[in-house]
Amino acid sequence: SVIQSVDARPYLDQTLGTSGLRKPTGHMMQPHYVALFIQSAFEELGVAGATLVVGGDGRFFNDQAIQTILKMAVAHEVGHVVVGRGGLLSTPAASALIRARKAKAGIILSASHNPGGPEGDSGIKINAAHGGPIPLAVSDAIHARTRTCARYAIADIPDIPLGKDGRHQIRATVVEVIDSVADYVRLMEGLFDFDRIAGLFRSGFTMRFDAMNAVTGPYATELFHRRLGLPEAHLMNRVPMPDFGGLHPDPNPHHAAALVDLVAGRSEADFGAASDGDGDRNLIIGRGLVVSPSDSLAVIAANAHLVPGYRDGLAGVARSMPTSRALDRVAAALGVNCHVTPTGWKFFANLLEAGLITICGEESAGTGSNHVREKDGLWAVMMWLNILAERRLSVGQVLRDHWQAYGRDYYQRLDFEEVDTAGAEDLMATLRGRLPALAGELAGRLTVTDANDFAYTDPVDGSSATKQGVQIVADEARIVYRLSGTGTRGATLRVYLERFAPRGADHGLLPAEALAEVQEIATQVADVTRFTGRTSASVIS
Ligand code: VG1
Ligand code: CO
Repeated sequence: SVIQSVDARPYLDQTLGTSGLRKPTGHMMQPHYVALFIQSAFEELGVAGATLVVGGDGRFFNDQAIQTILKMAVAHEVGHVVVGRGGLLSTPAASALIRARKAKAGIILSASHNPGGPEGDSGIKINAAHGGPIPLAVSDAIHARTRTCARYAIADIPDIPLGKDGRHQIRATVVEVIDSVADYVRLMEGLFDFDRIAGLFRSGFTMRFDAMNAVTGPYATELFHRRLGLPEAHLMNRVPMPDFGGLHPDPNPHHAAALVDLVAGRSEADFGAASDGDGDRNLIIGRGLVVSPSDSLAVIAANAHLVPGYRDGLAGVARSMPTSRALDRVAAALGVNCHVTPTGWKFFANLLEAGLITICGEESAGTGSNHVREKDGLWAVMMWLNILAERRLSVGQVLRDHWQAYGRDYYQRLDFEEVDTAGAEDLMATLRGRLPALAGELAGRLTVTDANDFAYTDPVDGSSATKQGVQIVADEARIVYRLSGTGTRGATLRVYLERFAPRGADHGLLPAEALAEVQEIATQVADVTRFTGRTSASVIS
């Protein structure tokens, strides 16, 4: 018969991390690997008769994985599957579609900011009906099912053509291929003053946008070029490629070095921006400077009232724990709550859904609002453009004004990538064991006022998450340690450094200068070199 039941051995390593299942591509391509994971997800979600949204960032192997998912959707009698043309959907566009089509869930094929290609990574993110990442309880339940899942159902049918828009009725299922960009651009039109931004470009303001050969190329072409008048030549790497052209699609100063050099270094444009593999992150650059993502979040919140979609003010804001406290200062001035959550968007999704916050973000260059339930790279760029169009100041002036009003939170993140897993876990365990002693201890010249292992209780559903990172607060400085939940090789230790320079203090230092002492203390206190074997970080952002 057309519907086949396939027996296979369960895989025991399908653990979901900060943002879905993420593995080296070769690992993901093992026989039945994707199918068994999807079977577990379908069983947990209950998909018969439901609507699903499917798409991804166009990376190597996505095309095959998407066909597997569609054929399994047919076998599971899913009512309606909405797929982006060519299998492309940015993560925020998928979130918007899930909401617009009242889908039960979304499946996003992406390993986000991780490199792609046969030697790179692959990933599968599962989103809930609210459009955001599934909550912890659901990802735990899916993982539990994968450990015993030994059979899956799939339709033995030819590949479904995804190259052009249209509807395909296959047994009980309609597969609808749609324009990946149109709905998303309409959503942006409802939030921003397009005329005003187009006017900014006409006034001589120049911009470079780097899509990093990933999913935002088609979106950026429609938004910035066709709608707002940016010359096409000012869009860099705008055609999605399965291996991202061999680049690492993480929009930080390290991996977006070409753009940083062009705009911050050689001042060839007033404004530079980039996004990651699946389009949910953003990098903002001005002449001579890179905006720290934590500062960008604070500036966006402080100026949101200038943007039509946020004219009525903010219900509240939120940041992840390692994100700098710059946002807290804006919240205090606005008289709204600033929620502090563990790393990862799933925690914001609940707060957004409950109407407790309007804008939120992370130090890792993720910023977003209640327009979807994911972080949204192009949205952040549009926020900056709309703010600059209103204020007619340079990026640098906006930033300096901000520091003058609120003080500056100098900030840096050090990543020690692909270190020995046992060593990294030992480092965290040792730190946790020393927490009681650390409080009160004099670390170098700073007095520790608080040292804790971050735990969070969700104010909406009461669920809790523990061991979310060790945080040491000392005078105006703060140090955070946690292990990455998105890496696929060994462990990645992240050390987050922060120091506040209040109003009137010197705001003109380089972060590395302002944080030199904090960095020294941070690496000493945790004995980073002994546990990781590294004397310096692989990436500093
Ligand atoms: C990283 C970032 C985190 C982000 C996550 C997913 O997680 O630090 O802020 O939410 O990636 O981003 P971790 O666990 O490696 O620190 V993406 O663009 O993969 O959806
Ligand atoms: Co991403």
